Amino acid sequence: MSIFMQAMETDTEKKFLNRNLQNTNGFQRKNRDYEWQVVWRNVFAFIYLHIAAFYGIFLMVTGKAKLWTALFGLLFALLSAMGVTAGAHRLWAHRAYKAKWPLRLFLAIMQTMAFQNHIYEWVRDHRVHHKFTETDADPHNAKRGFFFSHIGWLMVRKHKDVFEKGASVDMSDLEKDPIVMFQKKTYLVVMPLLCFVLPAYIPVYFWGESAWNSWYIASILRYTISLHFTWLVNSAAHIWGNKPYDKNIGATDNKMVAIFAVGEGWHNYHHVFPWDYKAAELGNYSTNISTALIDFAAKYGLAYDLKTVSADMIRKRIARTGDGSHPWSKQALET
Ligand code: ST9
Ligand code: ZN
Ligand code: ZN
Repeated sequence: MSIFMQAMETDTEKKFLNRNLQNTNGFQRKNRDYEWQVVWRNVFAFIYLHIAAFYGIFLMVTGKAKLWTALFGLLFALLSAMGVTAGAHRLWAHRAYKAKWPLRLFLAIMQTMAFQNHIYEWVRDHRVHHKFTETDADPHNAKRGFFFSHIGWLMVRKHKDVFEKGASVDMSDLEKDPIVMFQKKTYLVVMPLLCFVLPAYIPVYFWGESAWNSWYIASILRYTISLHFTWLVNSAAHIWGNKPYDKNIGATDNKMVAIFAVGEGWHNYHHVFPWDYKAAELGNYSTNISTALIDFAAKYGLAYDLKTVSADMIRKRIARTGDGSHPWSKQALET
């Protein structure tokens, strides 16, 4: 249950909804579930975020805030992004490498700073996205358009296929991870402190920024931009770009998204080889600082069993299903 909905829905309401789903026949369910049920609380929250983020930009460009506040916002965004990419995504959702507890703790704290739901919920949605990509069971099904896959999916109730088919996804590995389960239990208290209060407090305390400047820039603007950069992976990288590895799937390789989403825009590759800890074919740090962090942690033994894909396997896949945009395509076809 998401943080916004948790406050809204009682157990009784939930049971009533479940019973209704079980009692209705498939055809009726299908029709009913296509009706969008807007969650106004989330809509208003996103409207506030965007108005306040624009005000944060105004404060920055008019020189009313200190430069350090903006730089701190950037650093905070990068750190929290690591919690999402190296943590929730590559470690917990895909098990692309293993991590000792200090690294898992660090990544869980960073992921909490990012407020993209707790790790358990994030991973469940993401595993469901991979298993049922671009179907009604995909929480951010890109076939429902850019707006839905970008932000709209967080403003409506999920399609019933997400619950029904999503139930088949195994989450037992996360249930065995005490750090993940502790974060889940304490999320409603710790997340607001780490995502909003802490970044608003630091600039005030350390370089005398005003509390409002700090709030609008380091908390709200930083958070809103991070969300959009993340959402581009679900929207843009399922719409625009090349398909060097598999032309038959919706996911694309998109360099702009890779830069904005710190290495997660090589999405055609990632959907074909989701177990690769680089989430990309190349270990190029400039468009993939998440890989740099994992490699750095591996050097000190904190990350281990890093999984990747052999060049031969990639080459064969390019030749078999690629769209011809990979430099190896021609060569692979000739041999
Ligand atoms: C956010 C997430 O932004 C972004 C994810 C992006 C992923 C991108 C991946 C790409 C790689 C990473 C790139 C990173 C780049 C970083 C760069 C940064 C610079 N399976 O959800 P509920 C069941 S979050 C199975 O409430 P509703 C389950 O029983 C933004 N079952 O559904 C659940 O109960 P519980 C901030 C599932 O009522 C129950 O249904 N957060 C599944 O339809 C109810 O679940 C928000 O805005 C499933 N997949 O509500 C929160 N899902 O949990 C917004 C559900 O108790 N969310 N169930 O087990 C909400 O308010 C609601 O979820 C809702 C749907 C209104 C959207
Ligand atoms: Zn993934
Ligand atoms: Zn995807």
